[in-house]
Amino acid sequence: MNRIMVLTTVLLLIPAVVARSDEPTVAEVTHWQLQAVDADGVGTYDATDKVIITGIVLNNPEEMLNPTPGTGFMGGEWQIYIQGEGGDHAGTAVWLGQYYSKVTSSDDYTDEELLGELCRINRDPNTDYIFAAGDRVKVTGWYKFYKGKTNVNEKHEVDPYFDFEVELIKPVVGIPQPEIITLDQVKDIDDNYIFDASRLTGCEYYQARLVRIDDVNIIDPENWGPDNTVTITDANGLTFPVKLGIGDGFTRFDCPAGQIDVIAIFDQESSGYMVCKDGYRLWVPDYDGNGLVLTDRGHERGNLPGDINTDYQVDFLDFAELAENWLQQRAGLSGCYE
Ligand SMILES: [Ca+2]
Ligand SMILES: [Ca+2]
Ligand SMILES: [Ca+2]
Repeated sequence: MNRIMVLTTVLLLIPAVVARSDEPTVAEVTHWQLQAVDADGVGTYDATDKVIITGIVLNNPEEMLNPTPGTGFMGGEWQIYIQGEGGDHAGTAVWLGQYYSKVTSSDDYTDEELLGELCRINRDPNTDYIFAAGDRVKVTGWYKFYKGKTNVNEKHEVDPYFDFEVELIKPVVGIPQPEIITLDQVKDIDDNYIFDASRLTGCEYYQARLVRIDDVNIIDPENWGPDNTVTITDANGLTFPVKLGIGDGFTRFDCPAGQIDVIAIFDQESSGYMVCKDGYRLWVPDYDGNGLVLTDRGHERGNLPGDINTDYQVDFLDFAELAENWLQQRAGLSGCYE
């Protein structure tokens, strides 16, 4: 081999070596492992660059955050919660946004690029099945700690190197039975959040999981509306914030009055970045107007095609609603792969 050939060979080898050392480390972890926190409530998991998690999807993303390109501070956004199964008593949020430059030096997704990403992550790459709440999935991706939770996301980078993947393990296994809790399990007698870094009690134990709180009242119905927050209180006067999603039930139906039950995803978004022991809330993606339980049962009565407002009759009100929303499309679900 002459000197030029040797040099050429060496130069050709360099990119291969760089690519190999650049390969992110990845491991399958439980939600419990991924959500570990220190005494300040700050995430401590850092064993690998990427993680693989499995569990049940708790929400339809467009009922929680608006995926429409160009909306909101972060542009179009997408988020699902995945609850661990069996002994894996934890859960993880998976998030994607459009305007990463708002929080990092990364570029933003164009509207077109965002739609491509939403179409990709809404579907199982192997079957093209569109994910919904109640599916068992596997997520492979990078992660980043934010205000109390370690989220799987793209680390706020548009480079496809930071993509996460959602894959179907089993469709329609069903939404998990919510764990029934009382407010005194998550609030102390002075109505402060109970924070336990061991995560065996208090708010951390229920984070990113489906819970049910029975026999509470909404004390501020004037705050009812999509993306708003209302407050519930129990017979002992303990309170808890309930973040309402953007499901259309919060516009269609009145705030339920009197004593109700609430089924919600137990969430945290702490007030600080480095001490994350507050900011817990219950997140209800949608409401079906049943009057007794703040949830969307997902089993609509009536079976009348065209009854858009689900009042069991097809009339001008349905037509008016149809006209008002004529030609709307849901980003990431409509118009993919055309
Ligand atoms: Ca936390
Ligand atoms: Ca991406
Ligand atoms: Ca109707």
